[in-house]
Amino acid sequence: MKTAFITGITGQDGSYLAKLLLEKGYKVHGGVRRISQPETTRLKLLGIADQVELHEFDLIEQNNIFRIIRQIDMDEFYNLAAQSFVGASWEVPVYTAEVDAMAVVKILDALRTLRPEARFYQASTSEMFGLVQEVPQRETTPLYPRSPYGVAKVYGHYITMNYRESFGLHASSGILFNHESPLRGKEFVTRKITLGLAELARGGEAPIELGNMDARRDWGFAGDYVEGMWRMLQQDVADDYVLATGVTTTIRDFFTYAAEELGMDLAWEGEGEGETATDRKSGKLVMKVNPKFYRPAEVELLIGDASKAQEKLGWKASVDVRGLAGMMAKSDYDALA
Ligand code: NDP
Ligand code: GDR
Repeated sequence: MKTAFITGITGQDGSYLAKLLLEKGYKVHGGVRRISQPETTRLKLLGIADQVELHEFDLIEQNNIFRIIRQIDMDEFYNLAAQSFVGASWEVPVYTAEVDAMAVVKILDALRTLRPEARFYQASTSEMFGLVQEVPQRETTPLYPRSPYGVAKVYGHYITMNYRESFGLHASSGILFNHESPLRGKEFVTRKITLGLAELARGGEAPIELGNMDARRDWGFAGDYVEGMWRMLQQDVADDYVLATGVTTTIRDFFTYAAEELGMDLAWEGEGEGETATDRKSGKLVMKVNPKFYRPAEVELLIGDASKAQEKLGWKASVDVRGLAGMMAKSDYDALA
């Protein structure tokens, strides 16, 4: 039986990955932050809260990292914990750097010292591509991050590569494009949309307030992406891989797909700060732009080329963006019954 440790096990990806590893027969350990009430909702929703072993763990604390790596006889270490909200990273840039950048080298150095045979996964991100340098983006595309989050993740990415090359650690980075699910955090745009639309469809009146409607993202389903993470660590040789669907969609189109799932028929009016959407059937205003949600610097276009992952890992996204928007809208609508 293999043993894995997952940082960020209470997050979207951590909970799906824990489920996948349990299905594969792993003993699964995970790190949870010491807060007044540890957030295990997602693990409970997936029915696995009592099958994983949770440990108090904060990436800020170097001694926590050493303790865990010394204590658990692990084969695989998945580093999924992060201050993961791009928008917040301008508010807490130093904290974001501590957790998303500095903690990565602390883990790598502890692994090198205490458990060099363990395999390591780093959660890198398409946010590292930032300002468009190449379309579609692949493993070799130059990086140009546009947020404190993106900048911190670039450090995490390169230090993972560096420890692989310097010390021969089996350390891989997954450069994952946006992936979503019914378990997505409520501040991310997809879930904010599907939750807001579900409330409107159940009789609510409050329009959803959004920022940049023209940004384009390559959205896939989180369940597919955690399978890709696992496959990376099963390779004989560690490497970096893009995981993406290869399709890019505006925020506006994602909104439309989710609204259609709930039987709405949208009329779009205005542009920029004056843009709105109204449901023709109910006459309700369902969306208005609020510039408060604009970012100081934006990533306008993400579209990934996952052909390396397809060729070497046999990985391919199985859910398209319409299916994803529908799945999330339906889940939020049903949960409000
Ligand atoms: P979530 O925000 O859902 O989960 C983040 C997890 O990190 C939570 O479990 C959170 O704990 C934990 N965490 C945050 N800060 C700390 C800390 N200081 N110490 C220990 N744990 C901490 O993110 P996702 O699951 O969506 O993403 C997983 C990883 O993948 C992240 O690193 C993210 O940056 C990266 N990524 C995500 C993509 C996506 O589209 N989802 C795409 C590319 C990369 P708590 O529950 O207590 O808040
Ligand atoms: P992102 O996801 O920044 O790509 O990071 P998010 O859903 O926050 O934003 C996507 C795009 O939507 C635009 N947008 C809004 N975003 C939010 N959150 N709220 C709004 O009201 C809103 N209106 C418009 C944003 O400007 C942006 O262009 C996610 C995270 O999971 C990261 O951790 C991960 O690394 C990347 O995906 C890949």
